[in-house]
This record gives sequence, C-alpha cells and structure tokens, in this order.
Amino acid sequence: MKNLDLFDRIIFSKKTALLIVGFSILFFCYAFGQGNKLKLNDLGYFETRGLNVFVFSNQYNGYFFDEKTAGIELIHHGVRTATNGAVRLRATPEQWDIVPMVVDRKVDKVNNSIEVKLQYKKYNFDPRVVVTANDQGVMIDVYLDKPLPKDLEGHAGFNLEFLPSAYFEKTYMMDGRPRIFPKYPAGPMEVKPLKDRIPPYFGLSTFDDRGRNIYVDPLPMAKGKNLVLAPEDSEQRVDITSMDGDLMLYDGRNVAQNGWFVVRSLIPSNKTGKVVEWYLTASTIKSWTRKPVIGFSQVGYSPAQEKVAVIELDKNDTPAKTATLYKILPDGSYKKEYTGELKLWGSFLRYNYARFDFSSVKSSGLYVIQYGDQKTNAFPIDKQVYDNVWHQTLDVFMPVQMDHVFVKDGYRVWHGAPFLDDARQAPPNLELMDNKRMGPRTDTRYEPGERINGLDVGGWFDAGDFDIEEGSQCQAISYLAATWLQFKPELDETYVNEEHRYVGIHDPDGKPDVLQQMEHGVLLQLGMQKAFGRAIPSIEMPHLYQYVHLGDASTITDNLPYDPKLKPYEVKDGHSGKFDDRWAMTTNEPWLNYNAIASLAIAGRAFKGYNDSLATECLEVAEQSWDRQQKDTTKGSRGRFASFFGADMMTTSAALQLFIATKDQKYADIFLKTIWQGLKGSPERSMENALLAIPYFGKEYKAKLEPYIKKFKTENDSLLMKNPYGVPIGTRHWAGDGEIVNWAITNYYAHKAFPEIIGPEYTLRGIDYLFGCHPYSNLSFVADVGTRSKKVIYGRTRADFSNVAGGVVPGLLMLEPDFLENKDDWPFFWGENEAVISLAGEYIFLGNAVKDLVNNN
Ligand SMILES: [Ca+2]
Ligand SMILES: [Ca+2]
Ligand SMILES: [Ca+2]
Repeated sequence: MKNLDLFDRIIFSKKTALLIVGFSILFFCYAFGQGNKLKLNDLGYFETRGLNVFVFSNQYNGYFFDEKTAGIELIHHGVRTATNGAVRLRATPEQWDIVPMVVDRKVDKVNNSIEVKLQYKKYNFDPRVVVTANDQGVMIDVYLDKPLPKDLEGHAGFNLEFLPSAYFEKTYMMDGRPRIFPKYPAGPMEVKPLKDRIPPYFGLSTFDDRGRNIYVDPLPMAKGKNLVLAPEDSEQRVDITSMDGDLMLYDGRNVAQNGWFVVRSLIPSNKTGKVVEWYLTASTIKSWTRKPVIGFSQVGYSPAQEKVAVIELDKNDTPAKTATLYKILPDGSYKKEYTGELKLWGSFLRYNYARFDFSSVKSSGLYVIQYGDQKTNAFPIDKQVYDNVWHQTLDVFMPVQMDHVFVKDGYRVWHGAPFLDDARQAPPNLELMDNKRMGPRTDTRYEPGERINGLDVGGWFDAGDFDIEEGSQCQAISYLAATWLQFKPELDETYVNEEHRYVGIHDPDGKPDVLQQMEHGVLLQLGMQKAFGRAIPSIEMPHLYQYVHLGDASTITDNLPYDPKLKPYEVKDGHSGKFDDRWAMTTNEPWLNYNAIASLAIAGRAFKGYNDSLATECLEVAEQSWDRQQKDTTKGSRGRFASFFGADMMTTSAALQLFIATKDQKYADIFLKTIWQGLKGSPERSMENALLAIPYFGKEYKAKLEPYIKKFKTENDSLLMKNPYGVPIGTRHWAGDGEIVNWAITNYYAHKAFPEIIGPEYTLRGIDYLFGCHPYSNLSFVADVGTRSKKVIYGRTRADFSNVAGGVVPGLLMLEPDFLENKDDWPFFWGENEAVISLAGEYIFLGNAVKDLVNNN
C-alpha cells in the first residue's frame, strides 16, 4: 500500500515536473529570445556564454573542511555566485560541519550529464547526485539506493548556497511572493537540544551555549516550490523549481558571519530512488563577453624599469591591436603619451592574454592606460613610487596583530590587552580545529592543565584568527631582522611600551619600529625557551567558539587564570571558573625549534647597538637551545617534518645564522654539509640560505653556487612561457602570493650576488604582480597600497567588510579546472584574503629591497 502511494506520487510529480519544466523553458525562451544552451565541455563542466556549472570539479579537501569551494558551483557572467551544491546534514552548514567525500564521479558527454557518488562514512550513507544539462539549465537529481538512515531524518537535504554579496540590494520571489534579500543577517532562529545536533568534526561547537546544552539554527526565510533569485538582474537571475518537496531559503549568516544564502530541500524518510529533483536555470546574456581586465601596478613604476600591462580577455573577445598611455596634466586634460602594439601571449587557463609594453615611457607624471573603450585609474611613474610601499604593513598591520598589548590608533582602539591568562599545558593527544594536534606525550616537565608562566608577553596573532603559530612568529622575526641588518630603516610611527602593555599607532617614540616589533616577537620566544628549553608549535584557544571570535581579542578569554576548583563562571581572588585559558601545544617539533634558533640568532645581531643586553640574551639562548636540540635524537615525538626536510636539512638555516653570529666553525661545518644537499633536493627552499652565506664562505663557495644560479635564471625565464605574467603563479588551495614574494626576495639576493646572471626584472615582476598586474582584477593585493587595492581582507575586520592597512592577502585561489579567483566583495575566503604575519614580515623586506633595487640600478 505504501509503495503504491509512493508510485502514484512519483507519477504525479513527474507530470507536474514536466509541466513546470515546460513552462519554465517557454518562459525563458519568451524572456530572453534564443537562450545559451549548456553543454558539457572537455574540461568536465557545463558551459555556455555567461554561465558555467561545475559539478564537484572541486572537492572538500579535508584540511579546512567546508571552504565554500566545492560541490555544484555556478560561475555566472564571470563571477562565482553559488557553491556547495551537495547533500548536506544541516540547513546552513558551518566550516566544521561534516562534509561528504566523493567516492565516484562519472562525466557522461553523450548524455550531457555528471553523476557523483557521495559518502558519509560514519552514517553509512551514500547518496548519488546526477546533474544533466537541460536547455538553458540543469536538472539536479538526488538518488538513494537505501532509505535515509534514521539518524539523518530531518537533517539530510540537498543544499545549494548563494553568495550573499552577489545578491545584496537585490530581491527574490518564492512562488511569486516578492521579497528583498537582507543585507545584515536577519532571523528567525530556532533553539534545539544539543543532543539532536549532527556532531561536527572534533565535536567542537562554534556556539557558546553558556552551559545550556543547546544549539541554534535558522528557520527558513521563505518556503515554496519555485524560487527566483534576483529576477530584476539579467546577469544574476537564477530560477529553481522543485518537482516534489519544498524549497526552503535560509540565511546562514545567522549562525556564522561567513554563512551564505542556502536553498534546500529535505530528503524524505523511507524513500529510495529519486528523492530530490530540481530544475535550475540561470539567465545568460546573449553573446556576452567578459569586460577585459587591464592588469598593471597600482603603485606605478620607477622610470627605468620594465613596464608591461597584461590584458586579460574573454576567449570570445577579439583583441584590439594597440593600447595607449595617456599622461594626465594638472588641468585635468589627457595628453597622448604613447601608443603601442599589443603582443598576443596566448591562452592561460580560461582566458586569452595580450601584453602592452610601455617601458619606453620614462617621464615622471600620472598616467592612465586606455584599452578599447576602457581607461584605467591613474597611477604614477616616478623615482619615488616604491619608497613607502611597506610602511602601512609596519605602521598599521603589524601593531594591530600584536598580542598581549592594548593597541590604539588616534581615536580608534583596535583591541585591549588580550590573553593575560596564558597559558596551560595541553594534554597529550589533544586534537583541535585548524589541524592542531598534541603528540602522545607533552614532552615537557608540566602536568596536563598546569599553568605555565612567561607566555603572557609578546608575539603576534598569526592571521585572521588569534592563536600563536610558531612558524609564522619565526619567519616574521627573521625577515624583520634581515630588513634591519640590510637596510636600517629608521621609520618611527609607533609607540611601544611593553611594561604598560600599550601600543600607539601614529605615535612616534624615537625608536625604530622594525626593532620594536622584533622585540615584541622575541619576548614570547624567550618566554618559550625559558619554560621549555625550546620553541613550541602553537598556543591555542580551547573552544571552537573562541577560535571563530570576531571582534576585540581581549574579550576572547576573561583574562583571569582558570581555577578548576571554582564553579563554572564563578570569579574569586583573581581566578575564574570559566575554562577559557589558551593551551600551550608543546609537542616537540625539532624543525620548528631550529627555525626559532635561526630567528633568535639573526635577531641577536640586529639588536646590537640598540638593545645590547637583549642581543646577548638572544644569542646565548639560541646557542643553548641548539646544543640541547643537537643532543635530542628523538627527532620529535612524531618526527613528521624530519622526513619532509631531511633531518639534517632542518638545521641549515639555524647553523648558518649561528655561524654568522659567532663564527664558530662547528656551525659552518653543518651548514656546508646540508646546503648542497638542500640545493639538490629542493632548490627553491634552499636558494635563499645559499645566497645569504656568500659573504662568509669565500670565492670557492660562490663559484660552486654559480651553476645553480644559472639554472635558476633559466627557470625564471621559462615562467613567461607558462603564464603571461612571468611569475610563479601557484595553483594550490591556498593562493600563492607568499611563494611569489619569496621568489622575488630570492631574486633580489641573487641579483645582488650575481648581477651579471640575474637582472632586477624578476623581483620587480613579482612586486608588480602583487600590486595589480595579475589575473581576475587589477587590485593591489596589499591593502591600502596603490591607487586601488583590496577593500576587504580576511582579518579581524572581515565581518565589517573592511581591511587592515598593509595586510598582504594570499591572492588568486585556483578553482579546478581553470578558474582563478580573488573576491573583493566577500572577505571570508581565507585562502584568498587572509593576511598573515609571516608574509607581512617578508613583504616589509621585499618593499625595502625593491626601493634599493630601483635606487641602485
Ligand atoms: Ca591560526
Ligand atoms: Ca617607534
Ligand atoms: Ca581565563
């Protein structure tokens, strides 16, 4: 009987579906004339002009879980507007809600369809999603071979998420009812018992329930059979019809600021076969061609340098023959300065490229580039363009990242003094968000949970979150020290008083800020060395709801040491019963300690003549830590990076810095033993150290290095064959500006040592790329540096859609198979927009290096 009902329903829904589909097609043909039909292309996605539909071209990678870059995705008139089309276990999933794995993906070109088998292993649940091109849209069908597991009833549904910023100031219609998309997250919400929640990864919650054992979920803003998003917008209109169950529209930002608008249909219980059936169409503009992007440096150019704009073109676009450079005169008039032929470069990923070389223009002034009917914003050509490009990073970004101090700029308080209750010994085997794990032992003299003194000073927040990451700390210190030793920048815009835990931005105190930032970094390093005799991997928030904190860092904990003898939330004698103090993650990772030793050794040299007692202390501690680490034969309790670097290679940088600081031959021996090994194994990782060593190891050493530099030069030149920008563009799931900055710095050192082999152009190409000569847009990737730059970054201001000046973002994220993306209307993609302190330190060095290059060439 039941089965018969089901059969009837299927027949009925088929009929209804056909009717609705028929109607929709008629409507679209009427509304848009001849539509653009979707077809499966050779790259395995559905394509037509103005619309691409990806079906698991990108998968959940298991590293950061839900990154809003997987499942069924729409690229609509050149912009990715929808993601996460998949069977999910929550209406508005957050980053740590469990994601399905793809166990099979079949691309069927004959039938114009893609079938994906998903798996939730824990629930023994394997839904199949089939997407079939159907005229100007796709049918999306979900199939179950077995009925939904009991645990997932009312939880499992098919979701598709739409980018809120793409639909801000736009409307929608549910079954014809007109509504406006909310700009700020708008309820209604529902409270549910925690025991009913499908547990996220690690069982950690982003929600601070204050001991109530609940969680919250949004209720749908609208419900019906047919949803049209942005009916008024011919570039972003999407029409979805559900053939059977209801469509529900949710605002995911009610639980997490980085949530999206989610369209969802619940999967019915006790049903197999086709359980969800959607018809989705998206508007396409006939003969649509993406507007060309004129990539150039927003900072401008130094007169003598190579100046090439790279023009990114839709593959249906016909390239113009020339482009023109206009000079802007003080009365506002434009004077034609140079018209040059465009050189077609060819195709890279999904677009075609042409290069416009205007290196011959050398006169100081303000310019714009005209290509077709498009003029760029103005930019300078002048000897001084690079002079201040690193100032905001040192004046603003680094101070804002400072931990354990109050930070103010003019009237604005960035944050109070945070984490004064640092830190407690993390227990063995503790597993936390962000891939943080304790090993099987603490590797220290502390008991799990014991308070560790001396960790409540110095250091910087790693990035958009507020933990302390040792690798970043060391890199920032090392590059600041190298900046001081090489360039001696006296820049003073910041007042730092460690005793008062007070920092004033735009408040000079007579001391160079580079050195003050280093002091702040080193304070925490010395605290770690004193407590543990070595560096530790990180200091972490115990709760996920602390990790996702957005706002003043000083409110993440209560700043009172936790006392387990007190009742929850009780405060007594300066102690608190709230368990919120950070964990010291102490697993022995020798490679990290060698990094710390290298940074203390170079910092010690930099402090000489400024703070001699600190200089001596840094060097002494570095040498003692080296001796202890050399005697430690365990290679750490997990030994995980030892095999990656080779156990010996972990020591290269520390040995080099200690040798330069002490001239003790024992360090030189180890450096010389490991550097050649490194250059053979991973030259890109070892080249900088090899170059840094030249002044200390004589002519023979330099001669032995020369063949590697020649090979490096060949590789540099081959980059212009790989992409039109001539820089190493990364294609990992964290965008590649860090690699480009590093490559530019290595080229700077190489040019200094071997000017006859390596010219200055590679370093300049690297920084021009960072400043806007790159794919997708021409914004500078350094916030507030250049005429137009990143307006939003994934930092503490991300919920305000704002930036922190001087932050350097990762840049262009690769979405397989061919889409590079860096959004500037949505700050929440960490892989595209998260500014980190390690890159800030490197960038401060690079800014100084480029200034040196253009002034001395
Ligand atoms: Ca972090
Ligand atoms: Ca200062
Ligand atoms: Ca506390």
